[in-house]
Amino acid sequence: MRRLLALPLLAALAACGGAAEASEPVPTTEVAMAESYVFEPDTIEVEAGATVTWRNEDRFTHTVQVEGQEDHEVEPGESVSITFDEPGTYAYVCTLHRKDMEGEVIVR
Ligand SMILES: [Cu+2]
Repeated sequence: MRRLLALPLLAALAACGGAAEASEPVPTTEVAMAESYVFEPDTIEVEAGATVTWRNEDRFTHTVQVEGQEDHEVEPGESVSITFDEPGTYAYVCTLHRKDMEGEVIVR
């Protein structure tokens, strides 16, 4: 019975310690949709012409929508790849979990 009381507290602590906004861009073309409801890493840096692959390693369906482009639904275990030809900063989001899942692709 008492264990139930501890759960909300743990969740609150995790939320505080985790989600550091505006993370340093990571040079990679692989982004995991990891457990639970996160892009990992969320901010990446690639060369122009690179193809970025998002792989869903979570137990829930997510999507990848680069701003101004179509939305891609990605089931658990599936992936989607998008090629970035033009330099620039591209924000992307999971349209199912906008508050938790967003990131940026910086194309050099
Ligand atoms: Cu999602």
